[in-house]
Amino acid sequence: MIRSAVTISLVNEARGGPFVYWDDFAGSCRKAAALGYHAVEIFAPSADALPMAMLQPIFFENELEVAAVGTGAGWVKHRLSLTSADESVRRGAIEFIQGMIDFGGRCQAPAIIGSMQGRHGEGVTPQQARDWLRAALDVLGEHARRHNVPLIYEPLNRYETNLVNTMAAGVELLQSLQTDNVRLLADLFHMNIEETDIAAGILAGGRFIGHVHFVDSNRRPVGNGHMQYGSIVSALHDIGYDGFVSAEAFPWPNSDAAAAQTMRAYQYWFGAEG
Ligand code: LER
Ligand code: MN
Repeated sequence: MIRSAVTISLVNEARGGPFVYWDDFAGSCRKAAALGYHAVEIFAPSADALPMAMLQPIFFENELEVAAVGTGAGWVKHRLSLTSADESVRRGAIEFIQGMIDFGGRCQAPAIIGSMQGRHGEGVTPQQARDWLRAALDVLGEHARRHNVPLIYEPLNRYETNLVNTMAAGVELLQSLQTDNVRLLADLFHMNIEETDIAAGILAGGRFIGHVHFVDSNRRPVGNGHMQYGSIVSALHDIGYDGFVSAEAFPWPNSDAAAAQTMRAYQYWFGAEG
């Protein structure tokens, strides 16, 4: 069954970014549960920002799971990157992500590598960046395995990375790794920019797809842009996808309306199977 999730950001430096709920973690979880979400996706400033003793009662009371945890705070707060020319920055990026994998692992949730992948340029060749990225994914994928969760790698659009922009390129990267514990994140916003055909991109990702960011063409909640969901939903069924579709969208026109709109869209597209 494809399940629903909604993002909560606690990262001040990411303000203006595509996260539905902000700041109030317990209140956001209560609202998500009241709308019928199965899970939350957490964008936290650090691995120790949300102690488990505080989280567990919130998840228990609201019958919520954690769909995934983001690692992008390592970039927006500390300018860490897995492909920086500076070795200490690369090492810091790996340590930051390991901490987030451990945090997510305690909630049985995978960590996502998005903006932490960085880019080539400024003295780093495409080949060098790719080698550093592959080495990092091998280490981090195996680190995630200790928690029995995969590591999620997200191809981004060309304005955010020049490393991997499509599902097909993501599959090629994953097939070049030693670890088999990394999955792709199909973010419909990035795919709308980069794929020739979004449904075909999902088919190309196939069994490698482990998480979906469920959002419209303009990064507003599903239903507020020009994305055609029929073929996308069919493609997700065709590949046997049974993970989360997670609302990583702008809080447009506000958080509550964005969460409610995404839930209506989730029920329309996926509800009958639940
Ligand atoms: C994160 O999931 C994402 O989609 C990126 O655009 C953040 O930089
Ligand atoms: Mn995303």
